[in-house]
Amino acid sequence: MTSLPLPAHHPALATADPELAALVGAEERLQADTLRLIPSENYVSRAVLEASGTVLQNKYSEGYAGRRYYEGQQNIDQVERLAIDRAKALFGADHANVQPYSGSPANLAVHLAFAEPGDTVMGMALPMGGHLTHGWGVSATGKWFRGVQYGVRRDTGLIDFDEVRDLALKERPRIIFCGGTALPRTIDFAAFAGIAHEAGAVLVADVAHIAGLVAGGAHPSPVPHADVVSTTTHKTLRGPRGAMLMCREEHAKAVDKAVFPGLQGGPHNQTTAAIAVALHEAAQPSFRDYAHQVVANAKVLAGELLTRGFDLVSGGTDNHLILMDLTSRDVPGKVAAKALDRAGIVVNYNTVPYDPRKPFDPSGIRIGTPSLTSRGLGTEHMAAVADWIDRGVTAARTGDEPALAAIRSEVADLMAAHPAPGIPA
Ligand code: DSN
Repeated sequence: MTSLPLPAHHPALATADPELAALVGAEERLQADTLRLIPSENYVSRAVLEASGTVLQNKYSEGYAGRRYYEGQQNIDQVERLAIDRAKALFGADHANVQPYSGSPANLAVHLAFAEPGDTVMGMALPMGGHLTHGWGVSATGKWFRGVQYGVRRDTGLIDFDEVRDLALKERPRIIFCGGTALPRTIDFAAFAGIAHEAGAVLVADVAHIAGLVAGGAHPSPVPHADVVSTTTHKTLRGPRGAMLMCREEHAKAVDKAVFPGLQGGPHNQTTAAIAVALHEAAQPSFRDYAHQVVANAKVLAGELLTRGFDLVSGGTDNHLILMDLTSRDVPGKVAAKALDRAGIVVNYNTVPYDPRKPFDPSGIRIGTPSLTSRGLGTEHMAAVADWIDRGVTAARTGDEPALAAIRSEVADLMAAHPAPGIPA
């Protein structure tokens, strides 16, 4: 293990625990050398990394600024207020809670705030592109609440709002979730809001995937339409692993009470600080450029993949994400994902709507452009990316390991020319 290079920029760690330091160093090299296409991942800046590794880690601060259960909050209160103010300003929200540990606790807090155990909640089915925590059966939200689920149309891959409306009016859920993890198209928040209003439900827009696009003006904002906006902070938003809940003023108390003391204990102050830094970065003009470039890259990449005969769910993308159905290429998603990994291209295997295969061995792969955009790749590089995916998927089917090794070397060359933010060379 210690034969791996130690990261020189973590000298204390390298001295105290060389075994662990070597693993961190190896992960840095892996993230630097590979083409990372998982749409929920990104590269945070060095500033975000530094903020998340500070002595704020040492402090307990149950409660909220000015109302804590521990003393010594002179600085922590200001850190949390800064993060809240920046979130409100960036998204135009009345209220923000920056304490949820991540997306799943944030969504569980939403259930706690607006529903009682056994109540009906409605969300998009997980295999259709939704999220576990929108009432899917294996999650606590589906075990403790009665989850009812909508999907997408088989012929278009798009949400059928007649179906959503019929289901909402029949089931009268307390909460309707929109958003998910494998949705390549723009979310029509106004349409969801109309249905939620008619059904008497609270509308929660889970924008975890697209928060950075919303902040950068590359996707419409849910804020004017949704009662609550739930988001992680580490995907397109390019912050630390964490989450936020934003809401209208009338729901502020319920949301805060659900996060603490309802669900969580002390907030992770080092994460709150890093969220504040990421929100500051997201308010800069360059972030708008990044957000629009993420979408431009994804659209061009989708076009290049279509040209090469790939089937894309919904026929393309409006955002950062592309869902590829590999059925016609005669390669299971998992086999393709593992082969691409050997070729230095990191994707995840994923179900496609109406997938006849199992979630652990599905028909598709899910890719996205946030990470490569953060490294400065542009539309001019997307033909090469599509070509590597095409060759990689073919090699996966034929078991052509030399072809995968050749792709890996080409990928490494391009990555070397585009250093990864936050990772010293
Ligand atoms: N795990 C996240 C994703 O990859 O989309 C969702 O929580």
